Amino acid sequence: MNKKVLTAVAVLVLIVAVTAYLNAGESEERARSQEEATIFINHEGEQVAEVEFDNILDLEQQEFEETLRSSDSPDRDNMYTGVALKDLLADRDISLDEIEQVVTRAVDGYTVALSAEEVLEEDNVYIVYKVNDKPLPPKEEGGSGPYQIVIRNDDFGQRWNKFLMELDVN
Ligand SMILES: Nc1nc2c(c(=O)[nH]1)N[C@H]1C(S)=C(S)[C@@H](COP(=O)(O)O)O[C@H]1N2
Ligand SMILES: [Mo]
Repeated sequence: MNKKVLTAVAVLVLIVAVTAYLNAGESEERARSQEEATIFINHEGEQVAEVEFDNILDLEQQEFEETLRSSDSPDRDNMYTGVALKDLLADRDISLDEIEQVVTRAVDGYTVALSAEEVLEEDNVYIVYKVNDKPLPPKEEGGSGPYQIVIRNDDFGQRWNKFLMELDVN
């Protein structure tokens, strides 16, 4: 092999190794999010906090009724249990006055951006972990959990991010 070919092969091997390394990190986060109910908070590309289920339970617990409107099943009135997203951010000293948006990302890659204004609204954006008093099963068990975003001011559920894994504040 000549030098050019060797260099090309070396570059490819490096790219594959780096990609594998990055994917391993991602899949570890996905597993922890689904199995241990961990939420990762990032700011400017850096992870700034990990939230465990105990931390969620330390916040003020909220219960409310909301109608779930889905494209493929009839409307259902559900009772949700969870915490306000703004309470979690305040608990981690993240000021919604200093950021523009909160991007929510799920284990399946589904990504929903929320403006700081809508997160600040009273009784609007929640992280829920129970529906009708039952924990939300993870994705592989056919559930929408362990956490799901509920946006009460959105009449339809498109932006209600299921299997929540990450919050990017920026
Ligand atoms: N993580 C995640 N959340 C999601 C989706 C998704 O594909 N992944 N689909 C959205 C859409 S389009 C709808 S209508 C609602 C309800 O979807 P379902 O009826 O498939 O549960 O979830 C929303 N949240
Ligand atoms: Mo949908």
